[in-house]
Amino acid sequence: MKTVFSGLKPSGDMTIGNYLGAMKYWPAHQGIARTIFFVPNAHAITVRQDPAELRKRTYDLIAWLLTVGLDPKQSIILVQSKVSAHAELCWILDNYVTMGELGRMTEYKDKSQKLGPTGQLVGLFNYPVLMAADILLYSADEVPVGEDQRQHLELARTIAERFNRLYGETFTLPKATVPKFGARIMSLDNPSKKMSKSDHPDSFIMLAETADSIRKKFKRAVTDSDNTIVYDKTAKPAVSNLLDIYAGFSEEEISDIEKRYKGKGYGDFKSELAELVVEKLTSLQSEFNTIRADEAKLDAVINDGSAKAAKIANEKLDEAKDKIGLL
Ligand code: AQP
Repeated sequence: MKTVFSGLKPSGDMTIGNYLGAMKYWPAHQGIARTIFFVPNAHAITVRQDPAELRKRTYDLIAWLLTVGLDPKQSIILVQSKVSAHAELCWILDNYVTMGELGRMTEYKDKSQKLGPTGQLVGLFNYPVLMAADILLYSADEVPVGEDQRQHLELARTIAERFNRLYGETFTLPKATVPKFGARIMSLDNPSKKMSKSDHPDSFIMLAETADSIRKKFKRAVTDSDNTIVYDKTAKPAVSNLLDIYAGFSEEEISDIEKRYKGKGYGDFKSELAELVVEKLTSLQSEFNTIRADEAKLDAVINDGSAKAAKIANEKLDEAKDKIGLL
C-alpha cells in the first residue's frame, strides 16, 4: 500500500487557496493508501508568531482537517512539534544539501525579499530541509500539494537520492501530486502573486470568512480589462483565477462555466461566484464550529496520532543514524 503524506502550516488562518490546492483532495486517499497528515507548526516559527495565536491556530487546523473529512481512525494526524524525529532528521539531512541549492528555492527568495535582512532567519533558509525530513521519515510515495510546493518536493527527492547513493536504499523517493484545478490560486488583488494566508486580508478569503466579507472581497477583486468571462492565464490572469476558484468549489469543468457566462459581464459572474463560495463555506464553518468546540477531543486526536507517527518516524531516524555511524 502506498503512503500519502501532506500538511498545512498554522502561519495564518486557512484560506481557500489552502483548501482548493491541498486539503480538499486529502480525504479521498483514505482507505486506499496509508494516509498521514500533519500540522507543521515548527515550520510556522520561521516567521515570528504570537505564541497564543500559534497554539490556537494549531487546534483550528486540526479541526479543519476533521471538518473536510479526515478520519483519525483511517489517517494518522499529527502535530510536528510532538515528534522530535523531524528536527533530528533535519539536522542530519542538513549535511546532504548545499547552501547553493537552498538559495535557489523560490519561496525563500520571495519571503526573504519581503521580510528584509532581519527576517532572513536561518530557519527560513533551512525550511525545505525540515520539509524533506517530514516527508522522508514516513516513506511517503505521494505528497499532494499545490504547485507552489513542487520545487521543495524536488529538493526532498534530490536529498533522498543523494543519501541513498552514499549509504544504500534508506529513503523512499517522494512524488508531488498536484491537483488539476486550484493548484495555484492567486491573490484577489494581484493575480501575479499566489494567495497566501500570511499576506494582507484583501488578498485572500479565509475558510472562516463571514458571508458579508466574502461578498465584499469578490466585489473588490481585480478583473482584467475587457468584460468577458474567458479562461486565459496569460491575457486574463485575474478572471482565470476567479474561474479556477469557481471550478474548485462547483466541481465543474471551466469550459462549462465559460459557456454559461457567455455574453454576461463581470458583475454577474462575481456576485454568483460569491454566493457559491458563501454557500460552501457556511456549511463547512458550521461543521467546523462543532468540532472546534471540543478541545479535549482534539487533544486526544493530536496525542494519539502523534504517538503513532513517532513510532514510524523513530524507526526511520534510527535507520538513517545507523547508516551514517551515529550511535
Ligand atoms: N494559493 C494557493 N493555491 C493553491 N494551493 C496553495 N497552497 C498554499 N497556497 C496555495 C497549498 O496549501 C498547502 C499548505 O501550504 P502551507 O500552509 O504549508 O504553506 P504555503 O504553501 O506557504 O501556504 P501559504 O498560505 O502561502 O502560507 P504562508 O503565507 O504562511 O507562506 C500546500 O500544499 C500548498 O501548496
